[in-house]
Amino acid sequence: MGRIERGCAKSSKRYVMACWFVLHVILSSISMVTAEHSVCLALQPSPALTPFVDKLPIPPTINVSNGTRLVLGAYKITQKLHRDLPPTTLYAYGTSQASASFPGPTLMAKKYITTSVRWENHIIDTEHMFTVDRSIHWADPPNGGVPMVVHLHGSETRSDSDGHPDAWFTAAGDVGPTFTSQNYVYPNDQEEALLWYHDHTVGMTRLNSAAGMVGLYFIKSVVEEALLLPSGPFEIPLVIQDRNFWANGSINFPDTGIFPEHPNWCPDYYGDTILVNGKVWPYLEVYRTKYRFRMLTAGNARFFNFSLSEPSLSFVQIGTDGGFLNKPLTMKTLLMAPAYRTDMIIDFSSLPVGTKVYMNNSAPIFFPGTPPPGTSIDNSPGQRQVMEFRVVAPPPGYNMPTVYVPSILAPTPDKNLNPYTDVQRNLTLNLSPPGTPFTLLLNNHRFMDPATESPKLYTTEIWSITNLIGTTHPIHIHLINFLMLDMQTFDQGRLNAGNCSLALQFPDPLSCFIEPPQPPIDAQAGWKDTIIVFDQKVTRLLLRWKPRYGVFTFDPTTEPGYVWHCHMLDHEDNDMMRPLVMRWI
Ligand SMILES: *[C@@H]1O[C@H](CO)[C@@H](O)[C@H](O)[C@H]1NC(C)=O
Ligand SMILES: *[C@@H]1O[C@H](CO)[C@@H](O)[C@H](O)[C@H]1NC(C)=O
Ligand SMILES: *[C@@H]1O[C@H](CO)[C@@H](O)[C@H](O)[C@H]1NC(C)=O
Ligand SMILES: *[C@@H]1O[C@H](CO)[C@@H](O)[C@H](O)[C@H]1NC(C)=O
Ligand SMILES: *[C@@H]1O[C@H](CO)[C@@H](O)[C@H](O)[C@H]1NC(C)=O
Ligand SMILES: *[C@@H]1O[C@H](CO)[C@@H](O)[C@H](O)[C@H]1NC(C)=O
Ligand SMILES: *[C@@H]1O[C@H](CO)[C@@H](O)[C@H](O)[C@H]1NC(C)=O
Ligand SMILES: [Cu+2]
Repeated sequence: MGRIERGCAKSSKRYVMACWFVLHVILSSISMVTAEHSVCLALQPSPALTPFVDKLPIPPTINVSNGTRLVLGAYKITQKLHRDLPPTTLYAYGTSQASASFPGPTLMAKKYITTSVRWENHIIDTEHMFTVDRSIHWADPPNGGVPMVVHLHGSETRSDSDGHPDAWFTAAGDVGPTFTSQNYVYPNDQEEALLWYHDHTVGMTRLNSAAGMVGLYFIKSVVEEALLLPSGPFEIPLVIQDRNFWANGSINFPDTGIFPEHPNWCPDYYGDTILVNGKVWPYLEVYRTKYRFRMLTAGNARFFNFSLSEPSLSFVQIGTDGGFLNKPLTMKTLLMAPAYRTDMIIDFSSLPVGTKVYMNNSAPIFFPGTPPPGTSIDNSPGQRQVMEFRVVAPPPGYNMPTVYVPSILAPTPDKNLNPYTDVQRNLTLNLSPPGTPFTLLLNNHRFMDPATESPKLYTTEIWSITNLIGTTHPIHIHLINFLMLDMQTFDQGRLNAGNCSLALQFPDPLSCFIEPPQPPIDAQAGWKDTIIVFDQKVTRLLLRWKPRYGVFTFDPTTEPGYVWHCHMLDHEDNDMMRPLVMRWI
């Protein structure tokens, strides 16, 4: 009881009920969980797997900077994800059935050189490998099959190349209502950064992503080259995800939900193993020098709080979702939410050959709260370990690069407000009203409700996002990068009782705020496209509806428009997503 209160009671009554329901299902299903059914939040543990026995794979790369059109498809493949695990069936991207991989090929693009990709769907399964929930709003192709549509996360592109959730298509030729073309264009007229591509199909993103539909996309530039950061074998991508497995190697994804009205939808998918670049708990051999890690956390719902087991080492963060920070940030722990990217240096030069360093994770599931008791992976140690670094000697005569991390990397982001064009939007994260099917909502609206966020191009807006749900959510906005201004804790009990107002500022006794606005924590600094909106806080964002420099080289006001949404994929799939329609005037 005490633990349920900590995990759920802060939130609305309805969420508490949901938590009780979780508990009820877990308790009543303990004897029922068999190989046949996989119950949400009560998954059978994965088979025992020895950590750190597989070498960290590096996904294949494709150089797209010569501007030729690339054809990339989604295929059904099998791949070994751990030495002791039979091959896993996946849906994965590649240029052919034989070369498709999980993660998909890393695309290397160059700033100002357009990338053209034709996306194809070669998944001919009549049913998805995971159980589709037909009670939520989903693609529902008339001829069955596995719909897909690809979003290049972080890309500034025309909306008909943005992977609109309703622009899906199947191998059989069915298409969604906003589909226009499989040929996508990415202008790359934006700052150098790590982007990533993944599925965005309405009501199925959580399933397609968990099945393997994810890949990296770098925009490189001459500015970046001039910084002389670690490169080549010293610049390493890390795609970090969690999964549960059956003994036969298949991914264990719940088919049984916890809300009667959504029989197959699970509000949060968490796995008890951590994969990096498609291997469970891999190791990486490193020399005694600096490495640049390009990290992406791409689980469905899991937050990570990384640390290094060697106390003398630090993470030196040099970039975020939107590219370089102004200055490097040195930290001992690194918080990353779903879809976060961190550009990060670790310097191994002080460690003797033979040292083993572990990268661990301390974030609990249901971050930052406590999961309902009995949640199967609540205490599983596997989710606390990520990978191992082994310090090894280079071959004789190896010419080790000497690298200095510049103390200034990029201009300081301009947080000045323009008094003439500022538009203030008050938005909430909330649950559907009692008596209606359980959904998570943005500003009390569902995905299919008409657009309410319809910003004018080249203006500045401030979004104050008030989180009333009782849990923390990463919010992603398409088309632009934004900056976080501050966040401020309020007293939800008093607010719900109508005893205070969010319109009054701290320290007014009738204000619901219990502190002055707080500056962003390190994890929220710099240019972002996804931001953690903590429970019981108002998070304020500064959005300029324009590229960081200059003007858009395409028209962002054309159909079908963009979206903004929660990046916990299970939430996004159940209506925690809204249209974002740009306008000229
Ligand atoms: C693997 O095992 C699970 C659980 O028993 C089962 O549902 C699934 O169909 C199996 N997959 C394959 C490919 O045999
Ligand atoms: C462009 O790059 C692709 C992928 O590396 C390659 O297949 C193609 O031949 C190249 N085209 C030209 C004109 O260099
Ligand atoms: C990628 O292709 C471009 C154009 O063909 C070439 O200039 C560049 O060197 C290539 N980059 C790599 C890393 O191979
Ligand atoms: C991350 O972990 C560190 C050390 O365990 C802890 O001090 C810090 O509060 C955690 N960060 C968050 C955001 O939970
Ligand atoms: C980090 O992970 C390693 C390997 O699993 C483990 O031995 C170590 O105890 C962990 N450290 C912490 C602080 O959790
Ligand atoms: C709200 O105010 C009423 C009347 O003063 C008081 O009885 C109640 O305890 C307050 N509730 C909260 C949650 O502050
Ligand atoms: C947004 O909320 C604040 C605080 O409640 C209020 O002062 C402001 O007028 C609101 N703005 C809009 C546009 O609703
Ligand atoms: Cu969410």
